[in-house]
Amino acid sequence: NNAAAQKRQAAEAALGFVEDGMVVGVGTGSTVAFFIDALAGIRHRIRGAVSSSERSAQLLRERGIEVFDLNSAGPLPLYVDGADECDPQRRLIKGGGGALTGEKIIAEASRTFVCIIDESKEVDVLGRFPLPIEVIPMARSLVGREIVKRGGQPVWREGTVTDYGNWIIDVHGWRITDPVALERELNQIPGIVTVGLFARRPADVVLVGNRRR
Ligand code: DER
Repeated sequence: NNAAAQKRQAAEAALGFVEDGMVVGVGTGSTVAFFIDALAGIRHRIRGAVSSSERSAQLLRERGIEVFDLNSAGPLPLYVDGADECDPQRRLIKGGGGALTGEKIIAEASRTFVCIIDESKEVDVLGRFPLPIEVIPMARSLVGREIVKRGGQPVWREGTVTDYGNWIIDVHGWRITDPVALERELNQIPGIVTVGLFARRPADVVLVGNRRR
């Protein structure tokens, strides 16, 4: 069945991980929008949510779900978010929606990361989807040169400013066979805020439509 149906199925299946009284970590994107709709249906059972982006915070508030900031919520039991690509080891490319920094922070603060996708996101090797990298604006060209040195083609996502006032470079042409090593290497480059690779800390559960990966 089509992508939207699979996104909705995965989003509704993710409700199974929500327990009474939880403060739930919520990601960003069109699949998560289905999850926020599903969460609204059981909003009396949860205490609230911590959002990975202003966009999702708005959707949550519109549905009567209290939004807490991460510092006051502390460690979270559950994070639900989408992905742009997912490999067989549940490592992800994220950032298509531009919220990768908030997403990576809240994923790190959460015990269980449940990733909700449609089957079009499943790949054997990460990298067909251009890798998003959040950069400090003044470092855009420096980071671009470092990417070219490593065989990538950097494309500035011109016009996009993140929730933190930064810019995004999308890297084309990498076939990422060792995402943990690449994530670690890119994180060393001054000016890079967040790399859209969730590999050092992959998803714990991947829901693809109505099946568990
Ligand atoms: O930007 C992100 O990381 C989003 O989670 C994105 O990867 C998934 O977006 P989608 O659910 O709209 O496909």
